[in-house]
Amino acid sequence: MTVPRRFGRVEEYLHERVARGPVHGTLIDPDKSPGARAARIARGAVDLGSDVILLGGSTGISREVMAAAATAVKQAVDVPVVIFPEGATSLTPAADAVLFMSLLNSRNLDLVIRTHARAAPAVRTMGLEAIPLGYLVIAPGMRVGEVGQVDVIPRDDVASAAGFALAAELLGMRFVYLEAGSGAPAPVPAAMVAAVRSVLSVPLVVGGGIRTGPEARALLEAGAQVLVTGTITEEEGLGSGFRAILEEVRRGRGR
Ligand code: 1GP
Repeated sequence: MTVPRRFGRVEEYLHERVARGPVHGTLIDPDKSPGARAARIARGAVDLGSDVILLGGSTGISREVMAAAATAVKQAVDVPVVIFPEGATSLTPAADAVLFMSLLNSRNLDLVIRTHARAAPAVRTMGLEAIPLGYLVIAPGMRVGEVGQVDVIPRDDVASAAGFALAAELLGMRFVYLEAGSGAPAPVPAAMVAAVRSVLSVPLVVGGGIRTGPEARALLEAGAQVLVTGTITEEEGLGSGFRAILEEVRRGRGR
């Protein structure tokens, strides 16, 4: 009898990396950075120690644009290329995996489960690895808070965040993502990260508003295991802010 693999290839890779220390994901919006530009950002980010390239944005990205970016990025780097979806229309087998994420504090059931039910057959047909993830939007939430019709969790309501996160884990989700919103003026508070971390055994992903080395360090010290940044490379490229964040990630790995 063949024992099935516990996780898909990309998820296995992420768990292995998390076990070794902090992980960094570079989020690239293929609408702002199509094809070759996405590939250039990805190559530079991976050279600095980023572990995974996420492709997505909060406004409709067509399957063609997503496929072109995924293909270009895959040619440029040898880390996984994962779709960070905002709907089913941007799914493409050109990527390695998709964050199969439920927006747990949305008022819109489409974003909690209905869109997933509609997209699941296509995900299976495409052979796209689905990584189950509970996604929680924390104030201010920015655009994803609005378009996601989210009851944002207040920044001081750590008990609520911990409750949602633990519920996600108990429901079988294998990652939890605390999101302050892309371009947020400040990241998720470290105290909230620490409170969520203390109840979780699955990896904790934190993103939104991370722009400096000290911010990255505070989140990692609080227990974040995966940091995701997007805006900083869209706005400043691979400049000093991004380098400082990656330096903190590498420091956490002990190299
Ligand atoms: C957004 O968490 C990510 O979903 C990244 O946020 O663009 O603020 O880095 P930023």
